Amino acid sequence: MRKPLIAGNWKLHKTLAEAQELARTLKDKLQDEQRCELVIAPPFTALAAVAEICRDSPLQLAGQNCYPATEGAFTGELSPTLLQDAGCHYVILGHSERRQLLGETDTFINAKVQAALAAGLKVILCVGENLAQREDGELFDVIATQMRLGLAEITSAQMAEVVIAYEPVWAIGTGRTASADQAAEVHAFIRGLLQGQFSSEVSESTRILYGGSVKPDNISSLMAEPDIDGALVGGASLDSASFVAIAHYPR
Ligand code: G2H
Repeated sequence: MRKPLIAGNWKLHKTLAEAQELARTLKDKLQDEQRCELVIAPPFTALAAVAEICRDSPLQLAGQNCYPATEGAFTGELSPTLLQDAGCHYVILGHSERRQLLGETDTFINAKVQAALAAGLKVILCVGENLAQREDGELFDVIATQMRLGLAEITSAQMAEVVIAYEPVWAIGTGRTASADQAAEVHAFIRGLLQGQFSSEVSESTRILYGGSVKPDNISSLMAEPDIDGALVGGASLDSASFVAIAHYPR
């Protein structure tokens, strides 16, 4: 059985005080949540303070990125070890905003995946096509390449610490959600890739999240799909009421 995972990606939002306030509210409202695993990814500046608030709560922390080295002359970067030191259990890697805005390649993302897993961090690896790729019929090739290169050199045993997030770029922050059918088609395709790249066991046990304008009013239809195991939530995770409503989605 795959335990659903609801993750909030706060992106470049929230001052330290705002992050602490949101974390306190989420802790209060989600203290008894057991059905879903809950993860929040505040900006780096708030990680340690939010970790302190989330201690002894179901809320786990994720970094929004990391650099594939333990330490060294890498100005402006953070290692998986420093994320752990700040209280993180997870790191989000390969987000389309970093692929697009910062030119991150699958090879670089793979180096980060390897470094994070080696350090003991769990990974949420994002994959997804843009609108032109979908319209040109390249959807499945794009996803297959991102999966193959992003998970190169990763073992079946390490896959126990990896979550995949399918995030169609055209649905991110646009208010335009993939329909449950559209998402389910790609999730089933990703599960097939996991079987080919690893094994049936890995395919069956790996959680595949959907991300892209997830809101309280669309989470239930997405979660009704058997291959959708949770959500990576951006905009709607910045408001405590909407993130709580998503975490408490009606079946
Ligand atoms: C996709 C998602 C969270 P949003 O980036 O990663 O953001 O829910 O705002 O589309």
